[in-house]
Amino acid sequence: MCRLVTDHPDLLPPVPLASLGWLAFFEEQREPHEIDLAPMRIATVHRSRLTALSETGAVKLTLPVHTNTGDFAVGDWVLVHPRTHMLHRRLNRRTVLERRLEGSRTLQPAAANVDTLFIVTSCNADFNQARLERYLALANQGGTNPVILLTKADMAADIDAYRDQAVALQRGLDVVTVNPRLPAAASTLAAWCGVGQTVALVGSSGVGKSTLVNTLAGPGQVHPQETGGIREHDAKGRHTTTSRSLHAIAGGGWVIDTPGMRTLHVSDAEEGIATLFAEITELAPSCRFRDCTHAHEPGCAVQAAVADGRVDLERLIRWRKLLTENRDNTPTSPRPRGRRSAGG
Ligand SMILES: Nc1nc2c(ncn2[C@@H]2O[C@H](COP(=O)(O)OP(=O)(O)OP(=O)(O)O)[C@@H](O)[C@H]2O)c(=O)[nH]1
Ligand SMILES: [Mg+2]
Ligand SMILES: [Zn+2]
Repeated sequence: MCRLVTDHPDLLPPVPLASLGWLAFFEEQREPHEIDLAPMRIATVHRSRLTALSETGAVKLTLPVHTNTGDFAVGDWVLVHPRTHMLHRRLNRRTVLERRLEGSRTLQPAAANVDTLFIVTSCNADFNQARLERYLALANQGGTNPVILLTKADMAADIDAYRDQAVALQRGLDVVTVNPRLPAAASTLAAWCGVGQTVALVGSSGVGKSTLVNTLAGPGQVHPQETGGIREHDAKGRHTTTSRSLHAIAGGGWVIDTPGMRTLHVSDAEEGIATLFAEITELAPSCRFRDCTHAHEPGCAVQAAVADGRVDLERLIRWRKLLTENRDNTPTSPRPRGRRSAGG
């Protein structure tokens, strides 16, 4: 795992920082006294160990005492002493995928500085609109661009039905059918995988995330990600991947593989949910009451839209459920007034 860059024949060191995803956004955070420190990108996060990619290859970081590796995410940019490999500090994130583990007071970063979130679902029993909406809320909230990848279309009878349901999940959403086992997947997804671009893969176990990582990495990959079969009767995977990792994509870009999630509890995602259900939230200002819950109030623009078919009733039900869950899971701490303050 510590040989990611040098494993890759196209990426023999030195690798320009820009092709690792370095941007002016990060450069601007460097203080004058930090100019001799080397920017590196976190490739793997373990309980007591961090590995990173630098211009000259993969590095095992030396951690100051009291470092909590849980504060770091795959994809993070850090400043490192070039000779000792001692970690200096993490730079602010441009985007972050984070979630609150059940009962926890703090948000856990899962991946950082991701440009595009590939939300992977199979065209089988795995496909579930409510779950896909959870991933979309997560992506929206974290500032990453979501794309739905439909896999196992080769084993499905009616792909169009899956595609139509996926397209309806969010306005302007890109939905791509892809077979992760075929090399053509790389060219199908090339638009999101350019030099310096970072994509992350999320979705249930067994949908083909690691298979896709291996295809995107290409034949030059020395240590392919392990992949596993699924159970016949319910299409569930075997949780083959157990940790997150950053991999080079042949011809440019970076891909973060993640373990399949059993459940995704949504929290701290009010704005992400509002973007996801834009067709509902944008009607709210037309309701008679400013704090309309769109459930029973007279003069409700959302109910009117449901009645004449502009808004899908199932969507309204799922929106309300997700919003309630989000509130229940989000601790009420005093937050700055303004855009992020809780509203009707
Ligand atoms: N027929 C078919 N098989 C596929 C497709 N995509 C993936 N598979 C197979 O599905 C199985 C599971 O793939 P993995 O890549 O291990 O799935 P994963 O999403 O990484 O799963 P976890 O690591 O458990 O989260 C493998 O046997 C793949 O070969 C597809 O589009 N069509
Ligand atoms: Mg996997
Ligand atoms: Zn209303």
